[in-house]
Amino acid sequence: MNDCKLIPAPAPLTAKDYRSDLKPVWCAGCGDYAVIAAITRALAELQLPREDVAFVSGIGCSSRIPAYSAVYGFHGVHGRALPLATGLKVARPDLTVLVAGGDGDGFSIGGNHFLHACRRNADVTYIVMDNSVYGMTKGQASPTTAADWTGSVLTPDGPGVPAFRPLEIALAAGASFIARAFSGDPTTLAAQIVAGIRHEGFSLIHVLCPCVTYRPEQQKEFKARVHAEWQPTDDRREAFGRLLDDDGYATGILYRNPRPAYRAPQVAATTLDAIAAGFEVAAA
Ligand SMILES: Cc1ncc(C[n+]2csc(CCOP(=O)(O)OP(=O)(O)O)c2C)c(N)n1
Ligand code: SF4
Repeated sequence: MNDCKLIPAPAPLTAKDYRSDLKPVWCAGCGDYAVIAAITRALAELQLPREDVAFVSGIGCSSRIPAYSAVYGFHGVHGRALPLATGLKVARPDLTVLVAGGDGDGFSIGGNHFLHACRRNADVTYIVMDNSVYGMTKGQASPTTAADWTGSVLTPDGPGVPAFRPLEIALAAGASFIARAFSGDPTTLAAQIVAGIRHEGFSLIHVLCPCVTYRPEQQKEFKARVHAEWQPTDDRREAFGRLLDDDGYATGILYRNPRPAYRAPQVAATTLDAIAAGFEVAAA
């Protein structure tokens, strides 16, 4: 008699399966809650095995996201998430590499890395939670704060300089996938994350994401002003034109272009031996 039993197929992973059991320490109402919900929905839609996903971040409230996800995580140094993620992707091209952080982390201290990540076009998906403020360090102006925002005692007359425009910079620097979403619309955000992960190359997903504590006006402002605008184009000139008209609240996939993603250079297998032999000669 054949007594072998059929092994049932494993149940599909749900969004909950991608959440760790740590309880977020974010303020009640912070937009970051909706972003982690969208990320886990996207991972469930793609059915990515948890051990094949790595989540890298810098420092900030938003950068806590890897701790709340049940995939591999690396909570890195302020502003250094992108080089870390690029190195990881180059060394382990089999992994899906996600990066998360805030506007301060990504565009201020990490600004130089942002430029070069766009230019290099390694296959990582970068989700920036932009609340135009340094949330974790109690409400200082960030690169994306409007020149006339007077909400911080450190800049009582406003920062006085025009806000950084991440999408224009990303397009100019060579990013091959650029999108903007609003945390208040997690369905669209999850769809953009799925598209970003599927895109082979550097994907920027710029999320308008309110800080209810230091920018309490943002929730209403975003709800009133966000408008679905863009369908993806692969025409860079067209994308630049759209950005010249952008009021900062347009959402959608702005630009998607299949430019080859950065891969590790192929190093000849004998190189290390040759180096070692060189040392031996030098020491003799
Ligand atoms: C090298 C270094 N400089 C400064 C800090 C202090 N610091 C921690 S988080 C942060 C800004 C966080 O703002 P943002 O990246 O916009 O994230 P949010 O907290 O708003 O999500 C700063 C300046 C630090 N941790 N390390
Ligand atoms: S300070 Fe702002 S960004 Fe940080 S958890 Fe609170 S609401 Fe969110």
